[in-house]
Amino acid sequence: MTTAAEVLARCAQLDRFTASPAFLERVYLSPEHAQANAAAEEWMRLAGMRTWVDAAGNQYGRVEGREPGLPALLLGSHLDTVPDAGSFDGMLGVVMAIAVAERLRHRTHELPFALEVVGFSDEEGTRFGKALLGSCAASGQWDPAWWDLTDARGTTLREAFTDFGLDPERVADAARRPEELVGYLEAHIEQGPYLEAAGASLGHVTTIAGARRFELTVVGEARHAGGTPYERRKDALQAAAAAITAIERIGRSAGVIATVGRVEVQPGAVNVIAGRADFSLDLRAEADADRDRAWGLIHDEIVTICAARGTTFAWVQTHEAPSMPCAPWLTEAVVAGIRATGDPDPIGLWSRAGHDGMAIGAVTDIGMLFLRCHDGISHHPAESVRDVDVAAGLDALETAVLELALTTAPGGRA
Ligand code: HGY
Ligand code: MN
Ligand code: MN
Repeated sequence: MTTAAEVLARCAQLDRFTASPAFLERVYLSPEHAQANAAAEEWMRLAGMRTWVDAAGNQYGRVEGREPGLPALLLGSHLDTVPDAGSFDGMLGVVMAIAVAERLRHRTHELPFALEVVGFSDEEGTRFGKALLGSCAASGQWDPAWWDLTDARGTTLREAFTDFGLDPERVADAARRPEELVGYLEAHIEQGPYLEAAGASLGHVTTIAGARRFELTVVGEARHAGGTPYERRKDALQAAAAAITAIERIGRSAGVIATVGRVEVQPGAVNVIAGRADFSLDLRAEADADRDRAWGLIHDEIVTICAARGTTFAWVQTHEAPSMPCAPWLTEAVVAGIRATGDPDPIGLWSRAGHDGMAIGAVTDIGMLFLRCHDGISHHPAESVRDVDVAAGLDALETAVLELALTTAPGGRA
């Protein structure tokens, strides 16, 4: 039976597949992505699964249920990472899903559904700016406009596809039809402090927060830092700084989560007033209406700041994903799984982090199991999860699958 220790060891093995030995980074359609797919495929095959990589680079494994060709209960998460990542955001969910398939390999012939595991290929969206590319392909939501997205080196998504050995003209082949799937279950670290604060090992997710991402640009006039009086300045960095402070103030008061993670200033010289500032905005909330209202307030405040400073303001939305509720029938199975680990009153919480369920939820119902992570740290190498929580998570996920087997008619929902 695959143990928590083996799961954690496999996550550590995946750390080897990185763009830099100095820190973990594995982006979409990179050589490291192919290596991580190959490692996951090997573990899927050891679990008795048939394996394939789909037309968008997602890694799949499948084992049949009580008869061949049944719709599948899909377990999984993502194998890509942010720069300087931790070892568990995404990878833990994929490795746990394979471990549960391994645990059930002598019982899958009893299941009223096939069991599939997926390692989605681009949940973070850090290479091309648009997140959920792998799960958008899997849910038939690929937008041809994305082909011209470029990475930091100017490589287009289309070029990266062909370099990876994929055919851009076949990306639609990755789309799963609703009738092929029973539902999607993902185990993931919470990436927040709430389970740890409650002393809980596991929790179930009620809703995944909707997200919008923007590139904001303020343009002023680059001028001599010494000779230009304050009253004649159009300082792009000062305007951006006022905007960034306003973004957090508005986010806090509106009860939404607003983050500026990147700022780039031109020309970026110590003795030159900034002529241009480009900065990111990540905006998310439990309810899309709250998020969108906050964007309106932020936009108007930046317009006012720029008018007062004589700078111009431009913005582009680079990503939008609506909030995605977890289906009650899948959540009931997750709750039953958590209860089976000895927690009589499982905690439900909304996910502040985004997940592939936001995309795959377009073609099948979703459910999520959260595991406590230390101090809520994530998107950072100090990200950590305890083996006792992984052990509980494995038991809960396995129980949830068996619960669903009891309540699901062959070929679909009960
Ligand atoms: O940004 C997120 O919330 C996710 O980790 N991609
Ligand atoms: Mn992440
Ligand atoms: Mn993640």
